[in-house]
Amino acid sequence: MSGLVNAVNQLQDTFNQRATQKDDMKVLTKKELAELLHKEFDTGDTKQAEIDEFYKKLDKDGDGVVTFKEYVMYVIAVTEIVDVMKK
Ligand SMILES: [Ca+2]
Repeated sequence: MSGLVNAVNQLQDTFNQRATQKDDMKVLTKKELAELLHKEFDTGDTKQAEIDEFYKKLDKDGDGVVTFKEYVMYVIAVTEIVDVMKK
């Protein structure tokens, strides 16, 4: 598999490991997002208010859940920040 395909698979795996099935798609609840952040970024004692605010930013359409698409948009934003920090 190519590097790009591997990267996409990893993104999906990370999301799917935490996401709940709702209707026909998987979504992240606020609690699941907090767990994902804790595991991926070792955010020991993230305050609930910070998680609330972050979740609100991720949930672009405001439907109360974070879809894979919304999650990927976040990953792109983080990638851009990391890229800027490298310069
Ligand atoms: Ca949403």
